[in-house]
Amino acid sequence: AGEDGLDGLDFDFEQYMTSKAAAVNEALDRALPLRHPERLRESMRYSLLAGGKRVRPVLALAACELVGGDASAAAPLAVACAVEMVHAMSLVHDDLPCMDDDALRRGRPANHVAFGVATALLAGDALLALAFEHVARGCGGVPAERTLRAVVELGSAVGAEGLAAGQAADLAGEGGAAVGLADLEYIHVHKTARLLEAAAVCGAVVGGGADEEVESIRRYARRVGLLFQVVDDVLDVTRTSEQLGKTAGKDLAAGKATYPKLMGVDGARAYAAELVASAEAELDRFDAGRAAPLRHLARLIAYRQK
Ligand code: GRG
Repeated sequence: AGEDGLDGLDFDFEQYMTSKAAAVNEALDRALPLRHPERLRESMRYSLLAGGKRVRPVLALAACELVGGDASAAAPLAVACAVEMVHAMSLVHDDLPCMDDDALRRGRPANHVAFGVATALLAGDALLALAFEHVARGCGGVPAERTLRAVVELGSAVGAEGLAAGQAADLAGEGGAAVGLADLEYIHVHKTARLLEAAAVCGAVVGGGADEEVESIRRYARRVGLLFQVVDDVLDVTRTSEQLGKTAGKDLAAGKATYPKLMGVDGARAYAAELVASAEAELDRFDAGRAAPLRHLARLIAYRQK
C-alpha cells in the first residue's frame, strides 16, 4: 500500500460519503421539524443538523448494502438517523459543565453555551427519546423481529453497557483513578466503538443480514472504533512534538492516559496496523464490490494525517 494506504481500491469513497451524507441530512431535517416548543426544538436542531461527518449513519447504510439490502429504503435510513440522534445527544451532554465543560463544538458555541444548560439537557434527552421513536416508526417495512433487534442493539449501545458506562469510566479516570491499558480500552470501546458498532449492526440487521454476517460486521466496526482512538492518540503526540510545545494536544496537556503513553508511539502504531488488518479481514467473506466502502473507511481512519 502507498502513503495513504488506498492503493488497489478502485472506488470513489468521497462521492459515496457525500451522497449518503446528503440523504441522511435531508432525512434528519424532516425528522425534526421546527415547531412548538420552538426553543427546545431549535436547540435539538442546532446540534443535530450542524455539520459532523455523519460517519455513523454512513456506516449503517454501508452495512445494509454490504448484506445486500437497499440503503434507500425507509428502515435503513431510519436507523441511520437514529444513531446520529444518539451521537448528537452524547456530544451535547459531553460538553455540559458537569461533564467535559467544553464551550466549543464543531467550531461553534456548544449547545449549552447557545441555549443554556437546562435547555441543552432537555434537548439531549429529547434527541435520545426521538432516536428510539424514529426506529419504531420507520421500520414498518421490515419484520418486527428485526426492528426489535435494532432497538435492543441501540439501547445497549447507549446505556450502562455502552456510552454511559464509557463516560462513567472516563470521569473516574479524570477523578484521579489510575488508568491502565485495560481501562483505556474499556473507555474507548464503550464511548466510541460501541455506537459505531450499533450503527453497523442495526444497518445490517434491517438490511436482512444473516447472523454470522452481522457478527462479522460487529467485529469490523468495533475494531474501526478503537482504531479511530488509537490513531487520534498517535496524531496528538506527533502534532505536539512537531509544534514543540506550542499547543500541546488536549489529552496530553490534561495528563490523560493515551495509547502512546501506555504502549509507546511505535507500540501504538503497531496496534493500529493490527486493528486495521483485523477489521478488513472481517470483510473478506463479503462481495468485494459491496465491501469497498467499508474497506475504504477503515483505511481512511488508519492512514489519516490530521
Ligand atoms: C445520557 C445515556 C447518556 C449518555 C451520554 C456524555 C456521554 C454519556 C458520553 C460521551 C460520548 C462521547 C462524546 C464520545 C466521544 C465520541 C467521539 C469519537 C466523538 C467524535 O466523533 P466524530 O469525529 O464527530 O464522528 P462529528 O463532529 O464528525 O460528528
